[in-house]
Amino acid sequence: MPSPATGTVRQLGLHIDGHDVPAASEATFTSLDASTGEVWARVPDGDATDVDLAVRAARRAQTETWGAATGYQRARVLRRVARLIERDQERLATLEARDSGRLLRDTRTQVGFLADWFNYYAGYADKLAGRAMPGERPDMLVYTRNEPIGVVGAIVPWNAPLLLLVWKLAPALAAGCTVVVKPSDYTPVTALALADVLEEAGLPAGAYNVVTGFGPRVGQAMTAHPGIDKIAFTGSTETGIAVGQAAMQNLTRLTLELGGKSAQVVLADADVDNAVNGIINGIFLGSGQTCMAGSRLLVHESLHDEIVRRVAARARQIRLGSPLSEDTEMGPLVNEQQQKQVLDRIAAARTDGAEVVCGGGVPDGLAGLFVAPTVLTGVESHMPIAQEEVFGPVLAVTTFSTEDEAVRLANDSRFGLAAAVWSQNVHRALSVAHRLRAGTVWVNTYRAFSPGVPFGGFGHSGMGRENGLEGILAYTETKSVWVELAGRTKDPFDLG
Ligand code: TXE
Repeated sequence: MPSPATGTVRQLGLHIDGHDVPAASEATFTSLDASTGEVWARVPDGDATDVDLAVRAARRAQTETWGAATGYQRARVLRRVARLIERDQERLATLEARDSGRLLRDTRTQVGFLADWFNYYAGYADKLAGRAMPGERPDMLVYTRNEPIGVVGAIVPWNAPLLLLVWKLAPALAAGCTVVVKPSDYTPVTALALADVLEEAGLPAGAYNVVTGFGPRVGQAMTAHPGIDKIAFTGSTETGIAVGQAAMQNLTRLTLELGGKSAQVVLADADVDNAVNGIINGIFLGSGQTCMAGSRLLVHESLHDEIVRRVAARARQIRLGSPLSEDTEMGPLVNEQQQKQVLDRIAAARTDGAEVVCGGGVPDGLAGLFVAPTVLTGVESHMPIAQEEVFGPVLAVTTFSTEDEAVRLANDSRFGLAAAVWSQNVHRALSVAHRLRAGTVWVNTYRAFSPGVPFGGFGHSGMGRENGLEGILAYTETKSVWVELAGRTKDPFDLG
């Protein structure tokens, strides 16, 4: 929770068991305002001791308060959370924009979504009913219960900090779990700010805890902690694999939402106006720093020149600027390391033979960590620019001549998070959509998502699904209960 600002730098505490506390070691680190590069918050640099305190608090709340509440009681609190988020939308959106560098207008929309997620999962809290089984044995009543998995460790990245946290938090709380959160060290502020809202809504102390700090200390302490029953992780594929390996030591349950290299497949009969806007939205929104970025454009050879010309023309006009300005369409990248990584990948693609149609470097006349919206043509599927997640505003364009070739190219990836098909022929569009190996396929649109629709990846894009019914079941264990009804005493060696 942000305590009153000291000068312009906010001094924040960890949030454990309803209190804002310093790290046990008293160490701190700073968070930068993404648009000015200035230090704007100082937060505790937590370690395994803090994680342990948070897990113990979460366990108490899980067994004694939140986990013991009925689904109806939990639903009421979650609906109040949604209302308070709506009340605090501007405050939370501004904190998120400053900490992450995302556009204020994006973060406003995203904070609006948070309320939708809490309302949606409030609806499940009192309806997680299990089911009764009709059996061959009339003398037995059999039913299942969806019991809370227990204490959840949520590890989240910097690119959409609150939204990706709430994709975990809302279903976990609805299911009766309690949560320990580790936000990214680049964006630690808003997970702490949310604690106020949750507790004002009536969430008991210990149900929501936040330990700020770095991956190798706080993150690893969480994945290795035997008191955490489930890790819900969003981040890079490489870290996700390390998280998974560590979690397996305790058979800790796991969902992983990882990277992507999503293909936008433009068939020869696509509506070009619609496709161009969808391609722009897919790759340049959020400066390309979204897991679902449509970073590969696979376009039919007959439309290649027209689509590339129009995408590049619009890309050159994208208004770059401060995330806090209402006019800005694309903001800076999150940090210097990210900017360097994106520029290095563009340089490597050029060496490999890709051609820069627009962008390709740092734009002139702007202070801040920008990369110009970039379109690269002549990309072949084997090149790293077509295979590796760039996480920046870089579109890699490849042509195809047949639908089979389009499907083969789209599926030629270790990732499988999302894809889009652009075609005015519904039969063709759906036939291609069904052949794509991706957890989400959009037809004639991009980036649609909702609390009710499962989201997650095939292959190296992850494991399990967030959102929808799948999203809440992932925070439960299924228990089957057999009740003998006949009241007879059975022969111990009779299996029937
Ligand atoms: O991600 P990490 P980082 C990609 C993107 C970016 C790169 C690195 O390309 O440039 O990953 O970003 C915590 N055990 N994506 O370093 O490492 C970490 O502190 C447990 C794509 O931010 O995946 C943070 O809270 N936790 C991706 C979270 O894991 C650990 C979104 C994610 O960090 C840990 C983010 C460990 N050993 C980055 N090490 C997407 N596709 O959405 C780190 N963490």
